[in-house]
Amino acid sequence: MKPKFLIQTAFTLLLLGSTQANAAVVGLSFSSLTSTTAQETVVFKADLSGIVALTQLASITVRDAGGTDGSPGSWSGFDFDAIRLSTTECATAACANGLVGIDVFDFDNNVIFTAGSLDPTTVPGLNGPCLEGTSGAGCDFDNSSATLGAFDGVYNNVEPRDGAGWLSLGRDGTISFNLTSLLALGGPMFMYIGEVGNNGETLRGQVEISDIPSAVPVPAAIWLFGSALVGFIGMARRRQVG
Ligand SMILES: [Ca+2]
Ligand SMILES: [Ca+2]
Ligand SMILES: [Ca+2]
Repeated sequence: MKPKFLIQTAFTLLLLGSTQANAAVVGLSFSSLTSTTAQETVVFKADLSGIVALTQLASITVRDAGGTDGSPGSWSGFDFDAIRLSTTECATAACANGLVGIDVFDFDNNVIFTAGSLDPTTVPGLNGPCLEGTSGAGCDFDNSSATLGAFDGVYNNVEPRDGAGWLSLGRDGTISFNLTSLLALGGPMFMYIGEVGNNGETLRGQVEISDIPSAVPVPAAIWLFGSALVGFIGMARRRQVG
């Protein structure tokens, strides 16, 4: 094996190693807190305290569980009222609602929404084509309507139905939040997400969490691999010489 080929292979493997180090995905489970907010929002909690795969949280992705509960049309799927991160563990919806939360969200710029499907309905105001909390011809996510920073969703059945303070994800819809700064993990850390109406709609038990590449420290294994490779190249050179 020629040294040039070995060096190219080394760079490729180091790059692959870096990519894998950044691509950790952590599945989380949600539990519901007791009671609801005054506006009938149930709050789900995910515990991020025990995550050891990553030391810094960069983004969060959650998905509608795809069940059949709840209202059809524009209100299909999980009715996402608010998300909040805090080092405080709450047992009640009122507690989560009262938290200030860590300021790492930018709901106007750092949100990626992929709408799920709308269950068919002929109910006026709910028959689409857009989901609650979206606007424009493209049915784009609109935080002036959804207000994902506040547990303020008002569940009602009267017109007008727009601007009620939440985003309906649609069946199997997903939403991602890129945090405005890296959030250190390792100590107590809890995520709270509100669902308007408390009518059986849930999040799928998967949340993706990832480091951004520039923030990831080079793992010890890669340093060891690099040292071993240098030795390997040296051996190859000596063989060639010999
Ligand atoms: Ca719904
Ligand atoms: Ca809201
Ligand atoms: Ca609901």
